[in-house]
Amino acid sequence: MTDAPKRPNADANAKTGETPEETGRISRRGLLAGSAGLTLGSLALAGKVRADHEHGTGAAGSTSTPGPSGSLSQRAYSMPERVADDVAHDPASLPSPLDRREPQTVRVELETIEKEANLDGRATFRYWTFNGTVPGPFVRVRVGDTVEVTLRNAEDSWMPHNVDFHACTGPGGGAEATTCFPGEEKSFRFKALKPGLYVYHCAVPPVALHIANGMYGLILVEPEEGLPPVDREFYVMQGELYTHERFGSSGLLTEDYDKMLEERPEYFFLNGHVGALTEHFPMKANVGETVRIYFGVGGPNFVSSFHVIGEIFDRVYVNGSVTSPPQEDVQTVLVPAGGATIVEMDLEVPGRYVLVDHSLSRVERGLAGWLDVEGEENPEIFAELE
Ligand SMILES: [Cu+2]
Repeated sequence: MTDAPKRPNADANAKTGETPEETGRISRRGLLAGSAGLTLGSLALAGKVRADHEHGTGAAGSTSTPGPSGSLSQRAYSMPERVADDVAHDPASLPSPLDRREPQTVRVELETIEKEANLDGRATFRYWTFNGTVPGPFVRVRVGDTVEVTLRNAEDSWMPHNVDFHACTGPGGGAEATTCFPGEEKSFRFKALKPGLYVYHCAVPPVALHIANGMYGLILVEPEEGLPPVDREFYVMQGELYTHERFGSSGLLTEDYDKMLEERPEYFFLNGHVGALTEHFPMKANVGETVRIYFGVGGPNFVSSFHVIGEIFDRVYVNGSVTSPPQEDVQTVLVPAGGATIVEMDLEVPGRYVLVDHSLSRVERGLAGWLDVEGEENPEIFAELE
């Protein structure tokens, strides 16, 4: 793993999570029209979707029945103006593979931050986050490491928070040890006994609400020899959100506890909000490269039938287990709520590949991501015929 290629955007670390550029870049960008409409359509259709949208007249939230020229999803992605802070996590922002062969003590600093941020192009939501992003920072340790976790709950929080690491063996995964009221700070440590990709999340009751509002992330416990080198790694998590207002509404939306109990979310998305992995942070790679996606489901309730349109997973570390041999040649992988998987794709053909949950109604509620692959056409593998 010492010769693992350096990834251009692999600049975050587990302690701070984000880069200054991330916030600056995203703040200058608004969601454009027709994200979900574009994702599944052909490129030729894209212009039409946008044009239809821009001439659309329907008010968001007024109906849940998409019309022929102005579907709810198009309307929901319509407003280009940025109206608040942003929680989207850049999928290319994660720590590089570890190059050490000895265990050590790793400090992980988490701050729980509640903030109003973009939910899509026209609505905002008061998210609860780890370190200001959804998902929280990607934590990367090695098997045998001692992980010292410090959790601080920001002064201006309204709620208590904590963290439960699924990679931890011990009561609550650390939840009781880290429960902090606003302004408090607590620490615990655990030994990373088992390699694999694990979810962490807030576990303050009602746990489902804390997770839905954004409090989840992934921790990778690398095996002793690390994972095989790849050209690029990405960090993607799926979540759903329960708002009182219907999908596509405008303004500051409010959480809906009853809908959460009934498991009737209004929104599904990747990395924090609608459009986060399409307009804001499309993943980029080149023909000839191998990419790896660390994919987790925060949920809290819905499993994901994770699929990349136009690609086949060459290798899948099922359930995030890196001590079992990966499955090969898989179309769709089922990822449980509170679970994770690692997929790898060798890229042979240029174009736009769309990450989805193949429960495809969720695309219409905001869930999609783009993997844009550049390079030489490869007509032996794929070609349009006259
Ligand atoms: Cu919480």
